[in-house]
Amino acid sequence: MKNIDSITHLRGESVYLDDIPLQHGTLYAVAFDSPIAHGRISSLKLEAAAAMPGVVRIFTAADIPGQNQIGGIVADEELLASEQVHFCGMPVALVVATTEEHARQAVKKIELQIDPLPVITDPREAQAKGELIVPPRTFRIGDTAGAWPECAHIFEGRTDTNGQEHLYIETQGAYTLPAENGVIRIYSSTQGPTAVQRTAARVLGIPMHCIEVDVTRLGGGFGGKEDQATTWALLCALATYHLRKPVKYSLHRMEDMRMTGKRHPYSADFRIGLSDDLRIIAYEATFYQNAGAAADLSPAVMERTLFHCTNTYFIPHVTATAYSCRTHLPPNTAFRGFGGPQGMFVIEAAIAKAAEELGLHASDIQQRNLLRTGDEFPYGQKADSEAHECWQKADELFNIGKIRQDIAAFNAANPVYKKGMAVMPICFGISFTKTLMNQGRALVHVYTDGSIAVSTGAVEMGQGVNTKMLQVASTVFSVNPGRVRINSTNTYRIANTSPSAASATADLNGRATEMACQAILQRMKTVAANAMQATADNIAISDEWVHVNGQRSDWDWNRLVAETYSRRVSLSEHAHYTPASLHYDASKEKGHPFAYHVYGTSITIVTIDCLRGTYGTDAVKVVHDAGKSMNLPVDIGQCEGGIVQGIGWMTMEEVVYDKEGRLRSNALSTYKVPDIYSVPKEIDIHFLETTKDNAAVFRSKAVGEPPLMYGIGAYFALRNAIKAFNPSGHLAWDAPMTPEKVLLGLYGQPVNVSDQPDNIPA
Ligand code: LUZ
Ligand code: MOS
Repeated sequence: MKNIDSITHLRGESVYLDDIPLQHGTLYAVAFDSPIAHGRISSLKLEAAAAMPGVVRIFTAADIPGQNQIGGIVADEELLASEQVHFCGMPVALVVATTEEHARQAVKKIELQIDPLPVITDPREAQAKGELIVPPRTFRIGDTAGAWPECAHIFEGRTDTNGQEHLYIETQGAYTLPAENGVIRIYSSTQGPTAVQRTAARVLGIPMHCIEVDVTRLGGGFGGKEDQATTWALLCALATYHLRKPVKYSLHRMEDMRMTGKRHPYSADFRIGLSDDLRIIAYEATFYQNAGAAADLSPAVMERTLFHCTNTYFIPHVTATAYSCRTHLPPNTAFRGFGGPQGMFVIEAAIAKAAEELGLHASDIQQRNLLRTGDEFPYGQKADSEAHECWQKADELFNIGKIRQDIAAFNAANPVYKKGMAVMPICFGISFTKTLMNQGRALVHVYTDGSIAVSTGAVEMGQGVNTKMLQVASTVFSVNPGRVRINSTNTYRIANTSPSAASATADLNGRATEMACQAILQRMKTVAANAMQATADNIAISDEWVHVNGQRSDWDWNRLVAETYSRRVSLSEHAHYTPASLHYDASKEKGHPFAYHVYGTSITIVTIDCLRGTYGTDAVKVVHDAGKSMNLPVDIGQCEGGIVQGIGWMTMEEVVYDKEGRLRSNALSTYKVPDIYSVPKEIDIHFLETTKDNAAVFRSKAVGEPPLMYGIGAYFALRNAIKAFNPSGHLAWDAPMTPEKVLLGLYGQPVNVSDQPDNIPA
């Protein structure tokens, strides 16, 4: 089935925040944000701005009726800076005017004086100074100290991975409307409607039932709107609260890039020990997470880094410690993979380093250590699948040895172009790591004309979740999909939602939808059974017809609905779903945090131009364990998008802050993302249709985040291509691997390429 949004997307009819028809009298808000990363506010002068044409009012921290606090996990973040600023881009005041242009002009007239305080941008410096968001955590299995003497080979190193701008096509924004009795309706481009509702209640000092949050769809989220859509929604809500007028704020791209957090950069140290026969015996890693100026979701992201620090390998002795380090950057936040990719990069670097030092292929070590059923992760859960399955299937379909031979032959024949390849096996845990967040809810109505409306906690952000919810309802009722409509995500219909995140949205809300539909169906079957002198067990609905003991009756779907209604039997149901057997004990760092794991193996092949340092991805070939896919085109789309986004993170996207904490890569002219010319020439995805451990809806598996981690293979493939040109070149374990770094690797370092023409092959 096609994505149900594809037609309205194509026609430009899909409704995003900016497409909502405006009410008469709508005002426009624009934030004034700090130009300084850290300091004490000595004066804030608003008079000149307030005198500008069209200005209705300017709000500051003093206007907040409830708590000036938006921190979710830790209460450490003000909505509007009161005494100090903690990052460049921190909102200090909000101008509300009759037009957006008037508001933007007035913002320029605000005069802010700040006494600067020291700025930290480096997580290791923050850690050394004791600037931690939460206490460090350590995951342990076995005894690394005791294991080192057993190791035949030990290698150490340092890695760095940079941040990543979410670059959702729709920037952040909100539109708030006053309703009667103090109610405020918030349209927000958010993955977390309840987070917006809860935080609005706290900031405005009113009950949650006074706040209705409604989301039709987002133009992309990628984690950037899991926690950070809240700010704009609350700024608008604050103005609506005071003025009782509709207020809209839709951020410009540069504002969005400057004021919002990104994927967390990490620095890490590793130590890996192997036996003679290449078993990884011991692994130690220390992670320094650059959290930015406030906690946001950083403690949870840090936790997922630890959960994924051994990727898809069984390692008997592991000690992994993570520090969440407070710096003066915008608070970094959720981003597809949520710290997992950062943890996986480090173990892959450790394996690649061992392979380089031992003169082997990394895949020799990778394959030797893949998880087997029953193997224990450092957090106590046991693997219930074979990581070998995807690897072997990939080898069977794509022939890793043959690819390697072809590359060697190409490299021998080509002095200027070099190819490299890397295998990237992945294992990603599915569930929110915070156990209580694993809840989904659905509200299903069957109307008397036989049409069906479904509301769930799931937010459609382009990932196709609404299509999957529609499939669930039409499959359970066995009716034409055209009968089903998926309604907006709304906190008045579905309460206390978890954000659409953690790849778990379709799982949780899909199961809830299935349960709600089943409950209604059961009541309808009872009605039919009573009317037809049968038992409900013998009634089935198939293709819109009621069947009794396998025989088609003369009741079609519409008749069944009408008969049910006329007997005053409910045609509505609200269902709640939570996966069984999840638990985690953070005091021991052991438990069963994930409903299941998603596995996969990718092979990435790249070609570099050794004159220019430029490169392209020839192919990414994947065997991906998606369970029984609910929707192949949607799931392939998720894989392709994830792969390209992962390659972007690993190769070209370079978030640059200067020492003063100012974002230099603050526009799309200076921040490069993959475009159509830089996507792999070939992406070949094969789904491994497993059915064993699929706890999700209709035996499918979550698909949102795991494919991003195939992109990590691009980094290692590029390294291998560089090594083919310059085997002794020194390269830091430092992503992204930009063309500049490729050149440094090709010609030694540091190097001024124009000084070294002799090194360039003819
Ligand atoms: N968000 C969250 C997530 O709050 N908890 C998680 O475990 C998670 N994992 C991935 C993406 N977002
Ligand atoms: Mo997320 S990183 O919002 O699943």
